[in-house]
Amino acid sequence: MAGSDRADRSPREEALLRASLSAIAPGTALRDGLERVLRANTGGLIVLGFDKSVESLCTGGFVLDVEFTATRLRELCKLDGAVILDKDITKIVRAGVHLMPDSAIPTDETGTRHRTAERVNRQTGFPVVAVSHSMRLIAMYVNGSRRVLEDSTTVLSRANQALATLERYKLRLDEVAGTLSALEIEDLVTVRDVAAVVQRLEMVRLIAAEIAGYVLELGTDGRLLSLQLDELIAGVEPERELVARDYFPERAAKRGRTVIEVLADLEALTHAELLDLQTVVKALGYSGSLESLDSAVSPRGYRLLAKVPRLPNTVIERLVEHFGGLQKLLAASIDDLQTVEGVGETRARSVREGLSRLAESSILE
Ligand code: 3AT
Ligand code: 3AT
Ligand code: MN
Repeated sequence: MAGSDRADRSPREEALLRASLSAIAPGTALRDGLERVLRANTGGLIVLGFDKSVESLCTGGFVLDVEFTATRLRELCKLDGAVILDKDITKIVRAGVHLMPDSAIPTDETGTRHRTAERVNRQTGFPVVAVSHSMRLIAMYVNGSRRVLEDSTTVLSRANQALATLERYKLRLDEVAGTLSALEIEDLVTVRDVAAVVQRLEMVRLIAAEIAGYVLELGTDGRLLSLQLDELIAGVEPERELVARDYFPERAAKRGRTVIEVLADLEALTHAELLDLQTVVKALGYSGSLESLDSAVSPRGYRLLAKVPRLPNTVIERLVEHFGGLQKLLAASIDDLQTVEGVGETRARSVREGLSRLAESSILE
């Protein structure tokens, strides 16, 4: 699945896969052309890119250099041989080409068309599409591996299952985040409560990344899915940064670690690793041995201040720096707040009221 095998690909491979999936997604001229080839039942072999390395594998065929259209692709696939496109899929460069990739390149395929597709992809790095005549399917070879294109109904049903999971994860996240707010107001937070929120945030991101993959694969058929995804994960990205900044351990900062590194470490955790709170705590920058899950911690106040309406980031920054923690902020009077640069009486009042409202609304059950 898209979410679980991500770690195996380099960022460059990941980017190429994403670009290729969207180039071939429903709604594109290329996909339209491939569907036509499939229906025409001629089969096809299409190289998605042309340079010296591709040219050196070409023998025979015709040099065309014409604008790419779906119908032209379909007609040219009637010829024996391969069709070569430029990498932006705006032109058909050659057709009826016999490709001769290095026969020493390993391939697991059996038919000549598919063996050629896999080898040409491995040798040139360009994605290669094989439309199978005998199996009636479209396969794309990218980064040396094969991906069979599925119809949108199949992808959508898988995507909708993932979306239902995301909805459940998001509900759970909202629950633990609400509990954290209440504990923060009462100064009763333990490392475990923070880790629970972080764990849920990252789980939401993992499943959201999987759905983002489906959105890409679905092209124009994924518009509604994309809207639903955006709505569900709104605020998740800033929230994880706010939590990390609230609880970033002073000691870790002294060792030269940064919040950005914490976020990157969290992002690298697999689903299985996320299930272990101890692993999450380590990634947060707490040395697992010193702080047990039940030790008390206090937030700096970034996350709750971000909930106060119309408060600019620079002012949040100064408030946290000046007061040093949420408890002091909660105890600060309007006069105290006004001693901070950029905080006039109106702003001080709105901070005071904002925090009081948060305190009232997050009473523990
Ligand atoms: P398919 O989608 O392949 O059924 P097509 O519109 O792509 O049809 P083809 O180029 O495959 O058409 O041609 C199929 C045959 O139709 C070839 C020829 O016997 C006949 N045909 C096409 N155009 C004409 C024409 N103008 N006059 C006589 N026969 C024609
Ligand atoms: P199907 O699943 O049957 O479509 P296949 O891998 O079994 O594919 P075939 O041996 O049946 O492949 O060959 C079908 C066509 O593939 C024949 C030719 O048009 C094209 N083809 C095969 N090898 C090459 C090549 N090296 N260069 C260009 N075209 C090729
Ligand atoms: Mn065959």
